[in-house]
Amino acid sequence: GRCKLMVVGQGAAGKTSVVRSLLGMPPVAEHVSTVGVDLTRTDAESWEKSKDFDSGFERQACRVAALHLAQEQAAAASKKRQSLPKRISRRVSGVMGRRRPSKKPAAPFVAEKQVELVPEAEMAQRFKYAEIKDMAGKTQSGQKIVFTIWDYAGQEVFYALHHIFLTREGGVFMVVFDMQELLDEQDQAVKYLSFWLNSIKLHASNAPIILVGTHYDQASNDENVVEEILVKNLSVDENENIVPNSAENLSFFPIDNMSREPGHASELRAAVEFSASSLDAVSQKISLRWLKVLDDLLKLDCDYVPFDTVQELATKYHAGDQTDELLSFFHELGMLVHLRATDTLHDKV
Ligand SMILES: Nc1nc2c(ncn2[C@@H]2O[C@H](COP(=O)(O)OP(=O)(O)OP(=O)(O)O)[C@@H](O)[C@H]2O)c(=O)[nH]1
Ligand SMILES: [Mg+2]
Repeated sequence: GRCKLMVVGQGAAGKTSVVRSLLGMPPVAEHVSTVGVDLTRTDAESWEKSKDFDSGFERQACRVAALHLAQEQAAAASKKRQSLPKRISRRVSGVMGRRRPSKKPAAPFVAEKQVELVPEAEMAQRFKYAEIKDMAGKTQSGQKIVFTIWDYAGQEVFYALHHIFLTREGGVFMVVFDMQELLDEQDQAVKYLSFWLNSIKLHASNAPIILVGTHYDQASNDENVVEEILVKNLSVDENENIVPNSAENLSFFPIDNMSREPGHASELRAAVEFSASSLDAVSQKISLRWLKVLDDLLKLDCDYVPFDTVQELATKYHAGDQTDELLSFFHELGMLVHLRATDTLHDKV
């Protein structure tokens, strides 16, 4: 599963420091204002900053491919298989030929597409269907959720950045405030929090929200006063999207970002993981439907089927509005071929 973690809040509230705490990085005492947004990739298993900002799928794909490669080499298969590029190009020209029986040669187009298809085809060769299924189960089960952390600048720029909320990937919001600031400048701090909570409600009404109170080192005895302010002014206790801190019976997670204790962010990490996996359950349902469609398609045992057949199957599994999406997903995996350069191609799967 993949998840966006959006970190927002007032300037200098400690957003970047919270991200550092989550990632187990040492605290930074001086304030370096974030410009625009900082992106970091991590996962719920290691909570380490990924060095290579690649897509989670690519990493999985490479791993599975490497395993297969090793297996194949060990087996030292003597049977020479027909090369996939050839098979694919034949399949493409078959599709073209059937649809356009004229002598009009499809050769230049096929050649062009063939080049594009080779890496995917090679990948398909390495993948086994069961493994894809297994892989989907693993990544979607919450065992390993990959996060892209969006650490935003705290300044007014945000007012123009509402589109950040509109995310098709599941997103979890972290609304960060400075506990000490909330106590000292209550009106101002409440105004900021209210702005963020309302914006999230408006644009991502179902997204989980984790409230984080920084500077716990300076306000270590005041968590109940802070809680009272939040309840009284923002009705946080009635907001179903706010992830409760059940262990401490609070609506927010206090944190001391200056702490060098290794486990000081563990409760916050658990809250992020928990909210991400609840989102993940939703995406899992979707992908199971897609797998059903693929199952049925493969059972048909045809070289190709018209697009409408896939559409019917998708509708049967209540994914009729996702037909194009699921086709391009499985095409990318190399499970089937679906080109969409022309209407004719689009009609054949
Ligand atoms: N004592 C203490 N200082 C903190 C804590 N969290 C953050 N700070 C300090 O507060 C200042 C601002 O922290 P940042 O994490 O950079 O704040 P930010 O919200 O990312 O700021 P912008 O990117 O400018 O919006 C820095 O000097 C941090 O060292 C905390 O829990 N305790
Ligand atoms: Mg910052």
